[in-house]
Amino acid sequence: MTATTVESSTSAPQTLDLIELPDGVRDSIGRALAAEPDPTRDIDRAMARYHQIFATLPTELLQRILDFGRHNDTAGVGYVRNLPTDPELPATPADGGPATDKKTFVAEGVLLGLSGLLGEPVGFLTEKNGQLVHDVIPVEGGAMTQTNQGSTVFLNFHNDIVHDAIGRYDVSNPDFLVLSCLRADHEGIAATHYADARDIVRALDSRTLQLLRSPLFRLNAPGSYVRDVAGGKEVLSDPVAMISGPEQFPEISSSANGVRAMTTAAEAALDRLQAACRETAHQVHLRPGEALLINNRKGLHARTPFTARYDGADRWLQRTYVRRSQWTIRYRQSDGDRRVHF
Ligand SMILES: O=C(O)CCC(=O)C(=O)O
Ligand SMILES: [Fe+2]
Repeated sequence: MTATTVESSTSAPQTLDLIELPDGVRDSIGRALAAEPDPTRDIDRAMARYHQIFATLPTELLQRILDFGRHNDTAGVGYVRNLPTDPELPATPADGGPATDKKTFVAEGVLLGLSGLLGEPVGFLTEKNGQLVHDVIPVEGGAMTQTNQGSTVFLNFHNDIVHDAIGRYDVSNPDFLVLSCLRADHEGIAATHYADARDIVRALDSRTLQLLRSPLFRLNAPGSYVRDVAGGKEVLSDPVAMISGPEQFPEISSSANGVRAMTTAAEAALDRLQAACRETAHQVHLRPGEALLINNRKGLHARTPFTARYDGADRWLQRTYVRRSQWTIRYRQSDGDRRVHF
């Protein structure tokens, strides 16, 4: 073992950054957001208004969210609590959304306001039709799938990747995800997990780590891409490493929808990786008025199984994909919408 490996293996585990709004701030932000129109009508203006509204957060909390987005050494997951909610909520859309009968846009304001503190929300045409606000809702036909429509299966540790003709799915993908809860599942058991690559690396032996840092893996494209574009056939990336970058700041990427290891040793390393994720992960049961800020490069996330009833009261999250810069993904820019990429 090198000296740096010893040092990193004795460092403290990464924390989950807990950010709790005071009641008065929750209420005043909630009143301001309830007066805002549907953000999709003029998204750039809406983002400007949300900036103004979220700028009224207490400075210490505002800085913690900004630090989460801008620094390499901060936590990979932030848990924001006591956020405002819509005064009334329509039924959870059975088709996976979006809802057409939502009267106020407080949830959208919370989601986009938090996103704007981390970067810019972006869309991909192959993920939720390029929408900026994604609904994450169990859908009957997708219950068993490794996608955000799933419910009865454990959604494996993954980061959100996007299919890309360059052969790499971990380049033009989002830097951050924001997941905001509108409705919990019936039993309240669905947990979102987050395993930080810095903790994962500490939990692994050096041989496994060496394998995971080698280009011995091909990621399958996201389930939505395989389903909607590729007619159900796998679409594998070029061979990549699962873990890359300096020891102090590792980046990790994995597909929920299947990773093909190119050797049997690499296959065994993948199993150890999933085990290390389970051992080290933070766990959150999201409730209405709560959001997770997820760094999509510093760690992997997962979701535990739950039972969907498709009765209009199922679990309902909203999600954004956030980039700190759109410049490096300008080769995917679609005509007509400056935030949407093919
Ligand atoms: O449902 C969850 O808690 C997480 C789902 C997920 O992985 C995602 O929306 O990217
Ligand atoms: Fe995900």
